[in-house]
Amino acid sequence: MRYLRSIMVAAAVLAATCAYSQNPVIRDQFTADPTARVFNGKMYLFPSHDIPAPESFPRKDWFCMADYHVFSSSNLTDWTDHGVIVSQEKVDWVNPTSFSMWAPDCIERNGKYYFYFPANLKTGRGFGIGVAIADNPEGPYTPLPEPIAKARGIDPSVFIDRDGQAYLYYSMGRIFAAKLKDNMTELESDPVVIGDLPTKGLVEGPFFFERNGIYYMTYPHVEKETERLEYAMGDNPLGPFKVTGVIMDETPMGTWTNHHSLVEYNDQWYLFYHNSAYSPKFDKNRSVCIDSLFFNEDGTIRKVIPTNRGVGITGASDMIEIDRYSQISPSGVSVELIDTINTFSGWYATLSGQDSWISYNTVDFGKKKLRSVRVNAASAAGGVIQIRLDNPDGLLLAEIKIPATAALSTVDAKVSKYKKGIHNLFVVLKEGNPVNIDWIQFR
Ligand code: FUB
Repeated sequence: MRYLRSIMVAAAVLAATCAYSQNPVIRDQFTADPTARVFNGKMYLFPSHDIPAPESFPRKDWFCMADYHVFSSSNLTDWTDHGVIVSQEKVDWVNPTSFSMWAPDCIERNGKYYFYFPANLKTGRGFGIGVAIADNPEGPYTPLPEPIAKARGIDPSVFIDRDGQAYLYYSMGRIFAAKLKDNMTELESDPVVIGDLPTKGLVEGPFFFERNGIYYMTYPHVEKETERLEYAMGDNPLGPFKVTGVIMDETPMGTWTNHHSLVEYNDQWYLFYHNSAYSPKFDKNRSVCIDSLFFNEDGTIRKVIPTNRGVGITGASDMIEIDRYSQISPSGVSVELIDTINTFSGWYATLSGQDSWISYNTVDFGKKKLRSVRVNAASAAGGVIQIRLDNPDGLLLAEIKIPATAALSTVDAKVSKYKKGIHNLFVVLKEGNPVNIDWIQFR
C-alpha cells in the first residue's frame, strides 16, 4: 500500500510541473474568496489564503489567513503566482497575530491599483477594511497606515459606476454600502444597510457589478445550513434591489462558506467560487474554482452547476487529468484522492463497469499529427481502455492494454486514427476489469 502511494505521489509531482485547466485552479496552496478582475487584457485572481493553523494560532477549527497572493492568467489555464502582496505583519493597523486576512478585492483607477482587505484591528475589536496601493496589478502594494474610517466589517467589494462614482460594499451580518471619494481610500457618505436582501440566515461576501444598465448585488446566503450564492437586481448602485435567484446551490462537499465573483473575459462570463475539494475533512481550507456563467435575455443569471473540469482548453500534449472530467457514464466511474494526506497530489479515476466511460471536454489536438499516447494507469487484473473522440462510440484513436499492476505506471500506445482541432475526449473501459487512470498525454 505504501509502495502504491509513493508511486502515485511521484506521478502526481511530475504532473505538477505541467499546465492545468481544471478545478480547483490553484493546486499547490489553499485559496479562497476569489475576486477576479481583468486588468490590461489579463485575468487577475485576488483570493484570500487559507493555511493550516500554526502552533501560535489557538483556534484550530477556524479560518487562519496571514497574507494575500495575487495570481494571473491569460488563458484561465496556466496561472502565475506573483507571490505575497500584503501580509499581517506589514500593515500598521492590523493585529499581526490575528491570522484574519479575509476576503479581499482590487480595482483600478487612473492607473493605480487599490487592493481592499479586511483584518482584525490592532487596537480594539473586530474588523477594519484597509487599502494597499500599487502601480501594477502584481504589486508591489503599499498598505495605508490606517483602515478606512467608519467602515467596520469584512468582505469589501468595490464598484466604479459609469459616471465615475465609486462605491464600497462590505458585510457585517448584513450588507452595507457607502460612496467612496475619488481618492478611493475614504468614504464620501455614511454606510447604509442594503435593506432589500434576506434578513434570515447570514448574508455576507457581496460582489457588486453592472451589466447592460442592470446593477447586480450578489452574495452568499445561508438559506438552509450552508452558504449558497444568490443575487438581487436593481437600477441603482444603492438599491432598491429585488432578490432574484440562486447563482450556485450549496455544495454537496459540505463546505460551509462559498464566496465568489463574476467577471467577463474574452466575451465569456465566468463565476469564480470556492469549495473544500483539497481538504475534505476541514472546510476552512478552501480552493478556488471557475465555471462558465450565462445570462438570460432579461438579464437574469442561469444557475451554475459546479464542475471538476472547470474552464479553458487543454492541449492534447498536456497531461490531461481525466479525473477532472466533464461527463461520466451513469455508472461504473469513481474518483479518489491519490494521497489523502498530501491532497495536492490530486485524484485518479476508476472505470469499473464494461463500457463505462469518462469524458474530458475541449482538448486541442492542434494541427500536427500526434502519433502516440501515454497513459498513467493501473489495473489489478490487467485491463483494456479505448480512447475515442466526441462520444463513447466516436472515432477510436487508440486501444491500450494496461498490464496487471497495482501501482500507477505509464503505458504507451500507438495512435491509429487522428483528427485535428478541438474535441471532447472519451476513455471507455473494455473487457470489464477495473482500471485506475491518473492522466493521459498525446505525444
Ligand atoms: O474567508 C473568510 C470568510 O469566509 C470570508 O470573509 C467570508 O466571505 C467567508 O468566505
